[in-house]
Amino acid sequence: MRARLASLALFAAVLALPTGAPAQETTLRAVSAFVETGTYVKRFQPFMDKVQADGKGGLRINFIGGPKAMPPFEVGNAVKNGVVDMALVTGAFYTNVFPEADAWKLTERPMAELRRNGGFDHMQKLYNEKMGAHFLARMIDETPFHLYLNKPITGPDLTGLKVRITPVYRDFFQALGATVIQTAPGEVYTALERGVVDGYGWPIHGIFDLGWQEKTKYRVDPGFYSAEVSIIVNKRKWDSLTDEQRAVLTRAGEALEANYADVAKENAADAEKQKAAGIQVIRLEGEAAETWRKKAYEAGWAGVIKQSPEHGPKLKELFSKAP
Ligand code: 173
Repeated sequence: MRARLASLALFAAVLALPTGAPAQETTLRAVSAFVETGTYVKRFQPFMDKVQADGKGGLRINFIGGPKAMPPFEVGNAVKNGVVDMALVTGAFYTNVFPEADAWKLTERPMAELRRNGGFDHMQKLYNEKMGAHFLARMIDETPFHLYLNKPITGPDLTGLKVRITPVYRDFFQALGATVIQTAPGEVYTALERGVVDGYGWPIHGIFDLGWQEKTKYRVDPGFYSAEVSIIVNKRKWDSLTDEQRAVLTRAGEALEANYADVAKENAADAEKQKAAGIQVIRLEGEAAETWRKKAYEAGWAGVIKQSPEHGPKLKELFSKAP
């Protein structure tokens, strides 16, 4: 009798388990192409927290680390091959596996609009097919890149200057006559210190993450393009998740993609901080500013279309400002 009662109690206890209890926990292994202590991982943290909270024990992100754990230019390949499940990274770092990713920098419409006009869906299909990846959310947008220098310029001419680049800036700076040298962010400080480069490309925010303000004299205005840092997921892993798990990630991604106001505030604060650090602004005006901007987009799109004659023109049509 007592055994019967005990088993009944156990039966009742099992019934009382919350019905939504996950059968097992899924852990996503994630890396960042940007430094662990910097502005991007700081913005990624609330995303991970939200996934953890909303996933109710069924979904966890195991953050492995940043460039110390994996070199930035290898992150795309690692997502493609499933060596990691998720990455915080920018398209310029994985043009080796998916050249079209670099076109995000050329968007002149907000992501919300691209998600309506077919531009996002077009890219998502390419991510799926060409990279075996699912594009979850764009964390950074509407943030200009700038050229930072230690030698002054007087117009849109970089002849004689050695400039650190990634694929983001290659076509533009070369079109203006610069000698370009590609490095990961982790090598910029030393390159500046040793005079291997006279300057570098980087967004308006984040130069303090690796101490570059100590080695930077000028910032050239205006900025150009729209910096992109996003969360991408290995597609096989994505497909293996439950609908509920995918919904948790999608919602957390949407929250992150909607954070413009925060990013704009941080950009303004960083520009102030640059001023306080003694970085002088070289402001191109009038026709010089117009040439600067025009060359940036012309050279940028020419580069994307050269890399991808098949998809570049369509991306240009969908990403560019409405005529
Ligand atoms: O390393 C870079 O300059 C770069 O390509 C990049 C892209 C997006 C955000 C920050 C840096």
